[in-house]
Amino acid sequence: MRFLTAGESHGPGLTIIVEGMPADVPLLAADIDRDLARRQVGFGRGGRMSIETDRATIRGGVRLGRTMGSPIALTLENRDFINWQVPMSVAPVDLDDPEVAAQLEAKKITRLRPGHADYPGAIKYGLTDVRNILERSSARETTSRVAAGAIAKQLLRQFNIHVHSQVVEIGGVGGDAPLRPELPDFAEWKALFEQVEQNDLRCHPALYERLRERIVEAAKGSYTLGGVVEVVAYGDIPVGLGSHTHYDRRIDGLLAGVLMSVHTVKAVEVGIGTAAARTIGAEVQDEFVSVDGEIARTSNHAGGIEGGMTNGQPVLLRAYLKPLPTMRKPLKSVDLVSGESFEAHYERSDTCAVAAGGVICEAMAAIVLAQELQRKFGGDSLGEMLRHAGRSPS
Ligand code: EPS
Repeated sequence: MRFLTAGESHGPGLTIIVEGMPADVPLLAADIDRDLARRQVGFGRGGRMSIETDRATIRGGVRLGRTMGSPIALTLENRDFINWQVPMSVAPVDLDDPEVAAQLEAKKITRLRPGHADYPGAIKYGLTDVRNILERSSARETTSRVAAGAIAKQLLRQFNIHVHSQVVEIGGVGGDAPLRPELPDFAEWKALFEQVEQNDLRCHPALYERLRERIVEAAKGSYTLGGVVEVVAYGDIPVGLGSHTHYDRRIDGLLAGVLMSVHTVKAVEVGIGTAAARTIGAEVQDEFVSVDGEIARTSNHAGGIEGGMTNGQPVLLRAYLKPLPTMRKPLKSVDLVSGESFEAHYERSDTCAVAAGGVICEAMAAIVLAQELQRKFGGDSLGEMLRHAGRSPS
């Protein structure tokens, strides 16, 4: 499967096409809406989230609750568009009308926000107004990714593969907490993620108060915060998704690439990640042991990936998100047109969007896992894929 997205942050809406899903996978709009709602939760989000209630409309590729094998088309409305009909009009507007001209002028941005796409985007497209760059670089686009990821998850679920996430750190707080046993079994993972879903930071309950306090402090100080999310794929992870045979087939590279493409993500770890570079080989590799004649492991430092392939253990990834670059207390900047020093533009934004970041990273990881599952077990229909994987339809 592959997917394409279109749509601006304050334009009429978002459009998503997912091509290459096998036929016969159960899919309801509610399966997509569930993840869209999870992405909208998050203590520290700004006013926009109370305007939007993201819901997908399926416009093609699904019949009687099952995929047809044809491209799946989705649309999502931007409810905020009602407030942006003139500045984000698709059709040309009458610039001689002073009211219209004033509305366009009000939404013009020339004071570059450090850390945003503003500067390189404006230079790249030769613009004197950053609006067109902001509109598409906005993390609103991640709504579309979550919708596509929810479809990928529906395929994975048929193989008892589950992808979930938890926030493990915000603004430097929480990194010291042990948030799970060394080798959780299926029931322990499931219980952990059920707990995570109970709070609006999508974190282990033991962390909740500390993380929340950190965000309250940041909001008071008018600054923004980043953090760390852990993404886990668990269940019946097949051995051998990805490949050792070529650089662009290695699944760790594919997963890291898609997580790095998520807004504000600045680093990705697989398994124990950077810690592996600071210790000795014997501490890093996961030894094999024989349990009742079966090959087993006593640790999962590798995060379920060896030699660019899944090894059957849960896949463990961490993404590190920087603080959002739109700040109420602006940094020093320069006006794109006049070249004069100013404070950067402030447009309504969030104090912390790490909880949403986890749901987005989950979606991206699910897409790669679904693609690799298809590469390994291929098939035009779910039944054919299940047969290739030696599984019987549930
Ligand atoms: C965003 C700024 C805010 C966020 C937005 C991403 O939007 P606005 O400028 O309309 O207040 O709320 O996120 C979403 C709309 C969303 O659905 O996540 C930005 O600058 O990236």
